[in-house]
Amino acid sequence: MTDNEIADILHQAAFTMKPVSQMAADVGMTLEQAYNIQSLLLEKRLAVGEKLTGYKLGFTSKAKMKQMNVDDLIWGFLTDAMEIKSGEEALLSKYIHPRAEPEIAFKVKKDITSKIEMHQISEYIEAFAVAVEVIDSRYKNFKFSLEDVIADNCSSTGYCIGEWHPLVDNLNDLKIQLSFNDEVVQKGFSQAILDNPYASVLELSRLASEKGLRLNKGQIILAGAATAAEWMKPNVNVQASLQGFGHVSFTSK
Ligand code: OOG
Ligand code: MG
Repeated sequence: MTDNEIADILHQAAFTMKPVSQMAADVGMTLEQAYNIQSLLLEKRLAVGEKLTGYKLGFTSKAKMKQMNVDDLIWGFLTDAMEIKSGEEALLSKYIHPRAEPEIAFKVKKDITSKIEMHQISEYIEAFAVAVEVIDSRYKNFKFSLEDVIADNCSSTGYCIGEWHPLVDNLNDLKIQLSFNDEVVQKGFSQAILDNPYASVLELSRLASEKGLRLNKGQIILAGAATAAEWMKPNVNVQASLQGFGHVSFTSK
């Protein structure tokens, strides 16, 4: 199978909501090939009119690595079609077997064209917000290898972002929670994300610059979940909260 054939299978799976078998082991997929397949998926989404809105990191917390049995940082792209507006409804019938996870989002203030350092965060990032990410693997039983999940754009499916807050010096030691109908289903601390959520921006700048990609002003970065993900159910108010910085929610239907 060629990279484009694999990308077609994954693209179709997302739109028909029919999960497919893992492919990486069969084709001996390398990490480089997996990211190539991911960029072909982006091309296919742009070709149907979607717009690139930013990037996400995955497996930035031990809770996520452990849950998915994968142990390396990954990144994928986000498009406008994935946005769930705060307070609105998300139709579960659009997904295969969705899970929700609490995250922190950043907004890019100035184009990032090379790897940046911690002291440059306030120059390049203008705001942060609490967010819910909806992930939906295109693979059967939500099971994959590192190469498979990268090729599948890191299970990216939906994101809902709360109110933006101007940067603060320290984003550590903040309780972050996911609730379903006011019942806390996942909880953790912000520093579960790479010991410091801002480190996710540095990592993404490194990975993107290695690929010759730039992060543009106005784009969003999802730092990765601080906790394990939770299976979604219909008719639930799905809410993520970040201590001192409010919450964001939508309703699953
Ligand atoms: C892969 C995506 C991981 C995160 O925040 O760690 C991710 C998956 O778990 O399906 O989004
Ligand atoms: Mg995530």
